Amino acid sequence: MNTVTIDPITRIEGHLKVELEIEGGRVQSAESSGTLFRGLEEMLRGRAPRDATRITQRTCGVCPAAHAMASALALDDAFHIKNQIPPNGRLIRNLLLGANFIQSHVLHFYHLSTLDFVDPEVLQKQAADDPELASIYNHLQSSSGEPFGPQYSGDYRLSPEITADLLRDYLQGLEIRKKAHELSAIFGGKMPHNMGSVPGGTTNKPDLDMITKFQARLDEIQQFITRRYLPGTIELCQAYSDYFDIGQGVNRFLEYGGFYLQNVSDQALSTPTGLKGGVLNLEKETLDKVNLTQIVEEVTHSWYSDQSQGHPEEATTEPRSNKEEGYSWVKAPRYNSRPHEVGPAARMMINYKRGHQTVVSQLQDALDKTHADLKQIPSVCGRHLARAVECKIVAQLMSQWGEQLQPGQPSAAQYDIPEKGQGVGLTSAPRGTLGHWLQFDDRKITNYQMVVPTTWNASPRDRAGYAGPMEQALQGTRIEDSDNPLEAARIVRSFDPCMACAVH
Ligand code: NFE
Ligand code: MG
Repeated sequence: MNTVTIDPITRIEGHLKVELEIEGGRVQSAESSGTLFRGLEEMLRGRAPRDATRITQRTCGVCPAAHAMASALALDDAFHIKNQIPPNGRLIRNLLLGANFIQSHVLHFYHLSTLDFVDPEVLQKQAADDPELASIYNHLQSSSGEPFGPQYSGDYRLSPEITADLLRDYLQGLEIRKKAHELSAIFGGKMPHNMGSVPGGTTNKPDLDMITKFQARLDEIQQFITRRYLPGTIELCQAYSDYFDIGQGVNRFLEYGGFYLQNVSDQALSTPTGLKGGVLNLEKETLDKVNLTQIVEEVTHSWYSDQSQGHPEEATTEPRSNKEEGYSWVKAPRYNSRPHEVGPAARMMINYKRGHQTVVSQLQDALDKTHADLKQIPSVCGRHLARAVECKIVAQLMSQWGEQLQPGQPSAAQYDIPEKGQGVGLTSAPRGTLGHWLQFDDRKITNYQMVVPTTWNASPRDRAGYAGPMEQALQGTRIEDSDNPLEAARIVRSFDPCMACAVH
């Protein structure tokens, strides 16, 4: 048995260590550890409830709008105003979240993942005739190779032309992310950590100038997604088609649904959303409604006290760094006592199975072009493909929502803050599905629990010994060279882990 430790895994967000036990060239078992403690949930205790929307966004610079959305929804619920949000407020929240999806997905593909598949040597050969490629080449020459290296390398199969295209789009992707940030700034003041999302709706009324600026930028972004990002992902998946069978995982998938199409009147789970939710079991071929009572966070192998375990309405977050069985600061969320994968792969499969027409047509088209099957979506290539398809669909939906804005009309409801209350906010986030649960008394937060996408995906083992989704995706993988475990790095990156979010 040979132990391979990758610590840290680079080109992801945050601090992640992965330990692989390899025998006969295959991963026998894997452990993923979140090596950073943060304690944001504890910091919220004793604060005014509305601080949650400002503070929880600091969980992450990559997906702050998702935390803004979840906390605002939880406060709407707790303040009994969830059916009073003006249409502008609901739409602008969706636009802020959508802009965050776009910047995050483009970031993940070009700036974090593509470098696993493109040969930097191509730069040297092509830089002479291409100023864009020359700029990357010169940068690499004047640094110690960052952000391309040091990295596991090899198994480069893309033609020099496709490689050069992806590297040009690496630069173009930075411009597109800037434009997506500008979308957030139009309605939320800034990115990251917008000031737009508040309980009751959003802070500013849309006017024609804002809407025009928004649609102009979104148009440019949509062209990039349609002409570059999705086709580039398809080309990559065609060249690496064996990666549709590598990194499979748990076969169970969860998504609450997100981008509300009307106000949350009764409960979030039954309100129509732009992307639908569900619980999918690919093995048993079942697709069920989400039942929130089935969510429990376990801490058997996480560095937390026993009180930190349970349903998010009851659990707390108390660090116990000396716990012997512990190997991660990430809790282990379980649905129905089993690990579930969350993310664009889960979301696109669930929406496909639920007959979301745009998802069915766009995802099927991408699958046809890559000669892959829906069942292969939980894989390295499948996750990249699902993310790119989702990015295109979210941008299309945003364009429709932008047209529905009513210039000059209010975007926030009036309300009084009750003495005490509790609420839950559920949303889609770029990396999966996100829930915030809060309770407050005497207008001070008494408990705040976030169950976060990467907490699901990068979770350690649970009480019953079931490994987390990313751990299971690594198990059984053939590693050609244990000194250069690039297969493992590709699997981990396909989940787009954000460890700052996971440990929060
Ligand atoms: Ni820090 Fe996040 C997303 C949330 S992931 S990126 O997407 O919520 O765990
Ligand atoms: Mg939590």
